[in-house]
Amino acid sequence: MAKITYLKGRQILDSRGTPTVEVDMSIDNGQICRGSVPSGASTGSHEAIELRDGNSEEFNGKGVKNAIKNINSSIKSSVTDINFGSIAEFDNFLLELDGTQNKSELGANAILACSITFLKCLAKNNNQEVYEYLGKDKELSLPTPLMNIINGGAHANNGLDIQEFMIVPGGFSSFSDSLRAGVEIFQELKKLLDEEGHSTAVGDEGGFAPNLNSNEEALNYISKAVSNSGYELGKQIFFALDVAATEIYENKKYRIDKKLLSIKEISQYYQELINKFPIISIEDPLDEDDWEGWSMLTELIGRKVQLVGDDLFVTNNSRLQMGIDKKAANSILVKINQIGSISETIQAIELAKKNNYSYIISHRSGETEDSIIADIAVATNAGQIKTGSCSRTDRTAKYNQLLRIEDFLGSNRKFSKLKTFNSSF
Ligand code: 2PG
Ligand code: MG
Repeated sequence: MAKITYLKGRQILDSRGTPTVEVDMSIDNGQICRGSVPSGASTGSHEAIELRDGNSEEFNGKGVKNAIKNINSSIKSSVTDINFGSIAEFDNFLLELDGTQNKSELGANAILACSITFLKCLAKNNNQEVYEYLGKDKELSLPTPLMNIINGGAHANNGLDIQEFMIVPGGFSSFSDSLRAGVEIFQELKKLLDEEGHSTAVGDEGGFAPNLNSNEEALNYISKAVSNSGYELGKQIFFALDVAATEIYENKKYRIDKKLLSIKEISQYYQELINKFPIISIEDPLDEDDWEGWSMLTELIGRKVQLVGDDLFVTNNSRLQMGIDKKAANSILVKINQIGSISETIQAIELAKKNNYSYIISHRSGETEDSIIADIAVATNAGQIKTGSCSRTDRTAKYNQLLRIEDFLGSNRKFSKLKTFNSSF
C-alpha cells in the first residue's frame, strides 16, 4: 500500500518550446520522483484531451497552468490519506475523479504526469528501476529501434508529405549494435545530403529535413547511406514509414508527391514502394476514420508488412477492438499521452498481444527529457520502439536509457531481434 506524501505540479517546456506538465511526487515519505509528459503535432482527433489554457495570451494560449492547478488543488487534496495498492488503483482513482470519457476535466496531461510519477515512486520505494518493477515476473527484452532519420509532414517544412522515413536495424544481435548501425547510417546520410547541397538541419524528431522532390528520393538517399556504411539493405537494415495520412487526406483522397490519389491508387502506390524497398512497416497509411480503407489495405498487404494504427487507434482499447473486429491494421502504436495513464496503456498492450497485433512503444514529436517509454518498451517485451533519430537530447535520452538498461541486465539481457509477424525477411 502506498500513500502520497508529496505532490507538486509545475509548468516546464517540451522540445518545441511548448509548455507541458511536470510532477514531483513522493510516496510514504520516500525519495521525490519526477515525471513529465510529451505532446504531439500530428495528433489524432480521438486522443484524450491535453488541457491547454486557450484564451490566455501567454504562450499563444498553449500554457498548461490550468492542468497544473488541477494537480496542485483537486488531485492533491483528493489523494491525500488514501492508500493505493497499485498503479492501477491510483489511475482508476484519477479517472473517477476526472469523470469524463476523454479526461477533459482534469486534463490527460495532468493525469498522465501523476500516473508516470506514481509508477516511478513505486519502483523507487522498492529499490527497483521502472522496467524491473513494471516487468516483474514477465519476459523482458530490449527493443529494435525504428529510427526516423528523414523528417517530413507536420514535423518539418520541407514539402515531403510522408512524415517519417525510418530505418530499422533489425539484423543485429544486441540493442547496442543495432543502435550503432543506425547512428553510422545517420552520419553517412548527413555527409551525402551535404555533398549534394541539401540542408542537414534537423526536424522535430532529430532526423534531417532536406527539400527533396519525392518520397522515393528520400528512400534512395537512405539506401545509399546504408550501403556506403557497409550494411546490407533487406538483411541488416529495413525501412519503416509513418505516412500520418490523416494530415494528407483531402476530400476522400490522399495527397502524395503533389498528386491526389484515390484509395485504390494509394494502395497501389504502397504496393510499388514495398516492391522497390525493404519496407517492413507502414504506420497510418490511411486516414484515422477510413475503416473500410484500412480493412481493404490490410487484406491486400497485411501479410507482407506491419500496418500500424496510430491516429487510428490512439492507444484506446475500444478503437483497437474496433480494428480487431474489422481486421483493420495488424499493429498498434502505443503512446502514453494518447490515452493518458500508464494502466490504460498497459491494457491496450494486453489487448494487442491477445489478438496477435504487434505493438510499438512510441515517443511524441514534442518530448521532454523523461525516458520512461524506454523502460515501458523493455518491461512489456514490445520488441520495437519508435523514438526518433539519434540527434537532439529529447530523442537520445530514450536511447541512452535503453543502453543503461542493457548494461544493468548484463548477461541476462535479451534483445528482440526484429519480429514483425508474417514477415518474409
Ligand atoms: C507520430 C508521432 C510521433 P506526433 O505521428 O507517430 O512520431 O508524431 O507526436 O506529432 O503525433
Ligand atoms: Mg504516427
